[in-house]
Amino acid sequence: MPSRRRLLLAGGGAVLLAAPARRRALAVPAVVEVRMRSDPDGARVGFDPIGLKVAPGTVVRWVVEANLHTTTAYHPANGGHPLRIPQRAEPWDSDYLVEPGQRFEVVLTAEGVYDYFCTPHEMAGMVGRIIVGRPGGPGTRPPGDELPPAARAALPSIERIMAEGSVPLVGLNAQLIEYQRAQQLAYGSWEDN
Ligand SMILES: [Cu+2]
Repeated sequence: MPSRRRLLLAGGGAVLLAAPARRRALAVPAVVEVRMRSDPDGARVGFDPIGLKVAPGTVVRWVVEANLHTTTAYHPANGGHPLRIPQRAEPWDSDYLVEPGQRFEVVLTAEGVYDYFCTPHEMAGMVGRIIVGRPGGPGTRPPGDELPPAARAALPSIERIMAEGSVPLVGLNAQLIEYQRAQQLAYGSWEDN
């Protein structure tokens, strides 16, 4: 059972064996949700909250509210984008999420700043920033020309995220309420690819 042995060793075997239920319960990872939002026209889109501070080991779950989106780490593996997540972190790319309620999760363990974007909406400034533990890594550098101007403008500052913990998306709420009232959650006519 090599996998079980590795697990025990990784966790410090004696501790895991000696303190079963309670310790396991405490180790259940926290989950935070980021909604992927859009107004009915697709003219205003965004991750909400756009800025988040989480503890190492947190599960981040993106959920589609309207329109179609991706959550994609700023990383050279993702279409040659600049590296703006910690060097030790694994890049992620959800691919297209197209149905309301569709979700994608990652577990973020390495401390530092994680910047990410939505593939079809990066030019429109649909980006987000998550700080795991303490800020560090390439995401702490001010973004330059390698990011579209709207993306640069949208990223909340590290200072604000550290101070507020969660930075909400602004500018969509009133339209979204109207949108949801009209029961138009399925959004199949995005044409700007
Ligand atoms: Cu999007």
